[in-house]
Amino acid sequence: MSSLFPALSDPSAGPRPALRFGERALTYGELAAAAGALAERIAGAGRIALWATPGLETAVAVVAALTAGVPVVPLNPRSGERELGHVLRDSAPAAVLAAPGDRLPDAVGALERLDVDVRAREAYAPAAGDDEAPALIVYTSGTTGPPKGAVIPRRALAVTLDALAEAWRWSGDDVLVHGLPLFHVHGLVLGTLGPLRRGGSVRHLGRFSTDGVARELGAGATMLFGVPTMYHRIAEALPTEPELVKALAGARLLVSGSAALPVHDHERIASATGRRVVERYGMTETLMNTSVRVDGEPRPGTVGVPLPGVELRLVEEDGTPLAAWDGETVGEIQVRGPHLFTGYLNRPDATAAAFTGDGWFRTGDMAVREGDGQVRLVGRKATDLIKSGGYKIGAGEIENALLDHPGVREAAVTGEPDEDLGERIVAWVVPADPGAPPGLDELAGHVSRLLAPHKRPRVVRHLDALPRNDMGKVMKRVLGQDGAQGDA
Ligand code: MCA
Ligand code: AMP
Repeated sequence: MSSLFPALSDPSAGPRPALRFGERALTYGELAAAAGALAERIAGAGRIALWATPGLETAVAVVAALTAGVPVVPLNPRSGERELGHVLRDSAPAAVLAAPGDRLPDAVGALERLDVDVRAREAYAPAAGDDEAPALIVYTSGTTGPPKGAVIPRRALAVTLDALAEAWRWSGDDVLVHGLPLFHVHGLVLGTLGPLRRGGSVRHLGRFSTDGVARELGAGATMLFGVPTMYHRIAEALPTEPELVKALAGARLLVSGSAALPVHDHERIASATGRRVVERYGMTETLMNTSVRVDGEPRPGTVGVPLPGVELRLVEEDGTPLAAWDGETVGEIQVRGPHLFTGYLNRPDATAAAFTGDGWFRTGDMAVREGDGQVRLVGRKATDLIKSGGYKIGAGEIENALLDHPGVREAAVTGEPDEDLGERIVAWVVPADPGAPPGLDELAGHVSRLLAPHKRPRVVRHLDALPRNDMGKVMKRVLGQDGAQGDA
C-alpha cells in the first residue's frame, strides 16, 4: 500500500495548512518535518503509548508513529489509576510520547518519556509499511471486565478513510472542525488522520463549544464532526445564536456518529439552518460500516448504506442471515471486509468469540433494513453496554469499581435515557451501612479516580436489596420500574 499521507511527501503541498489547535498550527511542510524527526527517534520501538491530550503534539505523534511503522496506544489523559494501570500492563509500551510540560501520573511516569517537539525538522521518510501490521491499539469497553485493546492495522485506516471520502466527496479542499477527544476512533482516525489523508486540514477546538463551531464554520471550515450530545447542544443554542445558524447553514457537511442522533435534534437543526445532519455508523473494531451519502437522502433515524468494500448482513439469533429488507424484521448486524480490526490484544478468546467461522464480525448492534437498503439501528444486544456522550461504557466495569468502595455492599449499573448524553449512568447501590449510604459526589469521585470521569454515575439510587432471580442474577430490567425506584 502506498503512503497513508501522500500530501506529506508532496513538496507542492508544503505551504498548505494541515493542523490547527487553537493558535498553534502546522503546514504540510512543517508537519512532514516534525513527524520525520520524531519518526527517526522512535524507529524500531516495539509499541509506544501516547498521552492523547487534544493538542498539536498528539496529532504530530500519531503521524510520526504511523510514519515509522510503530504501533501507538492512545491513552485517555483523564484515565483513573485502575484503567490506566490495566491499559499499560496489557499493552506494555516501550515508552510514552507526551507534550512538553504535560504532567504524567506515576503509572505513566515510570515509562521512558519522549517529548514531542512540533518544531523539530528532519526529512520525511515513511518506513516501508506492512499493511497488516498494527497501527493503532484503541481500548474499548465490553459488558464485563476491563477494556480490550482493538488492534487496528494500517490497511483498515486507509480503507475506511477512502470509503468515507467517496461517500462524502471529502477532498483536500475540505477544512474540518471538531472538538472530539483524540484517544478514540472518532476524533483520532476520522477527525485527525482523515483530513491528513485527503491533504485537507483540521481545526481542533481544544474542547467543544457552540461558539467555537460558529467561529470556525464562519471562517472557512467546510465540515463538522460531532457526537449526538454536541449536536444536541447545537440544537439547544440555535434559537439564541444567529451566528451559529449562519455558520451551519453555510457548511458543506455536518456529520454525526458514535451514538444515535435523536430525530427531534435532527429536525430542530434542519428547520433552523436548512441543513440535514448526515449520520454514519461505526465501531472501534470495524471503523466505519455505513453512512448516509452526500448524494443520498438523509432520513433521520437511519445511518445510510454500507460503505464501499463493506459487506453487511442482518442475522437471526441462531445466525441465519435475514433476507428481508422490509423495515421491520430486526437482526444483529454482522460485517466483513478490509475495514475490520485484526483482533483484541492478548485476548484470542475474545477475538474468536467476536467473529463467525467465515470472518463476519458480530457487532452486537440490532437493526432493520429499509426497502431502499438503508440501515436503521434499533438497539443493542447487550443491555450492559451504555452509550453516554458518545462514549461506550460497560456496566460491569463500573459495578466492580463501586464494589471496591467501603460504603457499597452490592451494586448494579444501568443506563437511562438522558436528553443531553443519550444515556446517563445510574448506580443502584445497597449500602454497607444503611444509616450512612454513600452519596452521588462520593461515588462519582470514586469511579472517576479509578476509571475515568465519563464513567462516573450521574445518579445514585439506594436500595435495601437488589432484585434477583432464582439463580441469584440481578434482574436489571426490574430496576427503575415501580417499586424499585430506591431513595434517589
Ligand atoms: C466531572 N468531572 C470530573 C468529575 N465530574 N472529574 C473528576 N471527577 C469527577 N467526579 C469533569 C470532567 O472530567 C470534565 O472536565 C468536566 O468535569 C465535565 O465532564 P462531563 O460532564 O463528563 O463532560 P461533558 O462536558 O458533559 O462532555 C460532553 C462531551 C463528551 C463533550 C460530549 O461526552 C465527549 O467529548 N464525548 C465524545 C465521545 C467520543 O468521542 N466517542 C467516540 C467513541 P473538563 O471540564 O476539564 O473537561 S465511539 C467511536 O470512536 C466509534 C468508532 C464511532 O462510531 O465514532
Ligand atoms: P465504540 O465501541 O465506542 O466504538 O462504539 C461503537 C458503537 O457506537 C456501535 O456499536 C453503535 O452501537 C454505536 N454507534 C456508532 N455510530 C452510531 C450511530 N450513527 N447511530 C447509533 N449508534 C451508533
